[in-house]
Amino acid sequence: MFVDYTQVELTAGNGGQGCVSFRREKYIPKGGPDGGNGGRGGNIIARSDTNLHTLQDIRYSRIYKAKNGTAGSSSMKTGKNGEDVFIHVPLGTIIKDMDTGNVTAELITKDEEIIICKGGSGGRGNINFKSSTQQTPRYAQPGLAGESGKFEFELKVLADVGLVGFPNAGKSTLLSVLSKARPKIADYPFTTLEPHLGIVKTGDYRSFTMADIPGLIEGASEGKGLGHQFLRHIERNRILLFLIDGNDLDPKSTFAALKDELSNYNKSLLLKPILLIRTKGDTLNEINERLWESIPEFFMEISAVTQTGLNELVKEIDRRLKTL
Ligand SMILES: Nc1nc2c(ncn2[C@@H]2O[C@H](COP(=O)(O)OP(=O)(O)OP(=O)(O)O)[C@@H](O)[C@H]2O)c(=O)[nH]1
Ligand SMILES: [Mg+2]
Repeated sequence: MFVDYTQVELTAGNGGQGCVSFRREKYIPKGGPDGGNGGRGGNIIARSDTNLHTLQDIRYSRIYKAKNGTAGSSSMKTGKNGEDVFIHVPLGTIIKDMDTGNVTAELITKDEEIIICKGGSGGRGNINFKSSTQQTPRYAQPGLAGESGKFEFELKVLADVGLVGFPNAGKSTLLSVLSKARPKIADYPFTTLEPHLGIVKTGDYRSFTMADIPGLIEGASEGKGLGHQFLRHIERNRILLFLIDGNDLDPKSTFAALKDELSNYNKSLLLKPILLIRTKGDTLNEINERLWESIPEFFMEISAVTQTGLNELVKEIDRRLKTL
């Protein structure tokens, strides 16, 4: 299952209590203070993991709790720190504090670790409170409470290029011929139910990533069909490839409808570079070129089946990515 949103409750560990204690040795009946500090509470840490591609391991409204630090003890012994709890997340995960709405963390590089809730520090033992006027301090600090809160985890797939189109436009087919990704392909709408990522090699050891997302339909931004759940993934793409079936009788309206869907969701999506591609070139005999020429973003026709135009398309994407 592809999960790209979840809410969790996180509680870091409390610090351990500082200790009140006095040295007692054979010939020193009234020794000085020797109470140690409490240990630190465990942190809750998010860690990016390139083997993960969804948030499904972090179940909805799950509670994560780190252990408390233990109390300090006599002979100046510091308490044990509570163990840190690691939450493994895929690259592209954004973590928000639900009370404030603030972004707490965004994990976009490999093996990144960010403390989401800090464990409370341990209280100081009475050994720290000895002074010239107070030789026998009978107090120590309590440990501090660990941070806690409700957080939402949202995954926005990181890909250079996003494929945008209505169902059946040929998005998954294109990704499958350009990369090793194997999304399901079929002759019916909404074949693709979750985003797929592929790596497209451009030669010279260069490559870019391409994301295939489920098809949009008009009204996707208001929650129709499947597409709206996935519009968030487009936010992170650097270039958008719009795919329209060459058999479409009114590509101009189709293109406008796709753009509407995107801008209804987030206006700034249309500020990204857009390449409009006509798909399924091998099935077309007569095309009303005038319809296409009146769309300035129209770039070229391809056929995934006969592999026509693919090299040129990849080169153009590579060229544009270099300039961004
Ligand atoms: N003849 C021909 N058929 C194609 C081409 N590209 C895709 N198709 C066919 O079009 C149909 C839909 O292709 P998909 O790649 O599944 O379309 P999609 O855009 O991913 O569709 P959804 O996942 O439903 O949004 C399949 O039957 C493909 O075989 C092409 O270049 N030529
Ligand atoms: Mg598909």
